[in-house]
Amino acid sequence: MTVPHEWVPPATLGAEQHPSREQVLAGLKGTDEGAPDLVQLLTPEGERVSDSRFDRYATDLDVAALRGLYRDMVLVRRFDREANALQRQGQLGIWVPLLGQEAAQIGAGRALQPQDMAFPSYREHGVAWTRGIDPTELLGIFRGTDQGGWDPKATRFHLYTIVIGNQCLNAAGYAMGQRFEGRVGNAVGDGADAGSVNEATICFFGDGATSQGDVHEGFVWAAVYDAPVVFYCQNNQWAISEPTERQSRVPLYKRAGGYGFPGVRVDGNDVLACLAVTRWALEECRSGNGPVLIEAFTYRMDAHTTSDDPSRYRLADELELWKLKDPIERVRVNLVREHGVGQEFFAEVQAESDELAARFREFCLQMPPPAPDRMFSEVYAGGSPTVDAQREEFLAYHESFEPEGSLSGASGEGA
Ligand SMILES: Cc1ncc(C[n+]2csc(CCOP(=O)(O)OP(=O)(O)O)c2C)c(N)n1
Ligand SMILES: [Mg+2]
Repeated sequence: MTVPHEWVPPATLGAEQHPSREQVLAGLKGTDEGAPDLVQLLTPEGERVSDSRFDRYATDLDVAALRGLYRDMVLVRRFDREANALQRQGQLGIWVPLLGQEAAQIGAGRALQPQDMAFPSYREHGVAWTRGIDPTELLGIFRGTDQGGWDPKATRFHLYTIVIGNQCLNAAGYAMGQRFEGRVGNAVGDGADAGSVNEATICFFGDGATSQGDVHEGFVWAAVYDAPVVFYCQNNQWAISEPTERQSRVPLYKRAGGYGFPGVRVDGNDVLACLAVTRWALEECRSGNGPVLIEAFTYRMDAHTTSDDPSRYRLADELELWKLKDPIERVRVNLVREHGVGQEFFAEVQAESDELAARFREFCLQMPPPAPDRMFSEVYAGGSPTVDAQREEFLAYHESFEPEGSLSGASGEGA
């Protein structure tokens, strides 16, 4: 058999183009303290360090602001743990823990202005908190009583998106709209402060989502339309049981270069750095320089959801290592060592978190089950003959049962 064209092997590529497995892994996880590509303002030991590029986005973060960020993180962790426990007790169908990602979410959320729009995935309970959504409003989806209990327009926080990466398309489209309608980069001339008037969008997604076509398409559209959207990837290093090295050969923040917009990697367990970098990114978007990609490098400290068992696919020593980088602990240490904050403050926050947990729990336990036909009522805004017929059939089926208790005289006896 003849070979039509002689195959010529490509010229040997340099190590940059053909990295070894070790080099790929080092790049994906090159986040040890002091790594050149990791933005950090607070070390795991609680020491405030300087970053020549991003310090100016944190100059107003005094001790009062730091206390606020600490309080935010403690409270969201507390209701996250309470929800996890409620699922274990059968009160929620499922819960998606945020444990370990408090700094990544509170930092980004507190960088937003009221007029900005946020598109979450399903783990963004901390961002919801910063948009003024009461934690009890998150419970409906996880108890199966509604599809999201908050008003996305009023809160500027879209409903949770379970379809991985889909919100990147929604966010790119929304940000394109902001641009078409002139709500970006045009309000400075008349004396208005661009930061308080111009709009930006932020989109939250995970490391695993970056393998989805929707994310790629969102990046392409946002890039070519200079859409004011911050793509905020919380790289918690796992997509259920798939580690990042099974998803990428390059660090995720570097992917932005291929689309023609900047990408920055920030220590996702450092709330100050996440806040400063997100402020910068939003400012870029507001002034017409979007989009921007942020990779917040963090770690999923708990299971993917309450239906998952991470001991099946990852080693406990990884978890132990990340406990030392805890996002809340480093702020506590900084408050004590560098600002002399006393025990009283921490006791107050603890008491407040206990109250929140109790209120959250009480609310969950008294949530009434929805009417059986609830699942049909919000499919179409204006109804649909097919869905209406299905609803009637379903209700008739329900009504065919005897009322509870009347079927068996033995009910409650013996067994
Ligand atoms: C389009 C689609 N494919 C698959 C799934 C199933 N799924 C749910 S979560 C998940 C992993 C997502 O990982 P990542 O993007 O890293 O986010 P994380 O859960 O770690 O926050 C997958 C594959 C889904 N929900 N949607
Ligand atoms: Mg992940």
